[in-house]
Amino acid sequence: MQWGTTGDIPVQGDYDGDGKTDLVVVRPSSGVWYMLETETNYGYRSVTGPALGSADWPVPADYNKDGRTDGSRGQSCDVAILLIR
Ligand SMILES: [Ca+2]
Ligand SMILES: [Ca+2]
Repeated sequence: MQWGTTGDIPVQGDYDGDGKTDLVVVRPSSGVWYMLETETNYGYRSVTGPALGSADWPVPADYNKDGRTDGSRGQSCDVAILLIR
């Protein structure tokens, strides 16, 4: 399954913490993360973080070890720490 548009970066991970990989893409120009989460049977959600510059790349990981991939739950600060500079 694939979604998003040209230029979107796939950033798959388990954002809702249910053990299944969620479908997530980030649109660098707007900083919006488009998320389809398994916990809600691929319910749609979007989270707006900081826009990504040309040198930025999202690296999804569980940074705070709570079992959920960060960049989720509307925590824009979590999105921010995903950016590599
Ligand atoms: Ca999940
Ligand atoms: Ca986490």
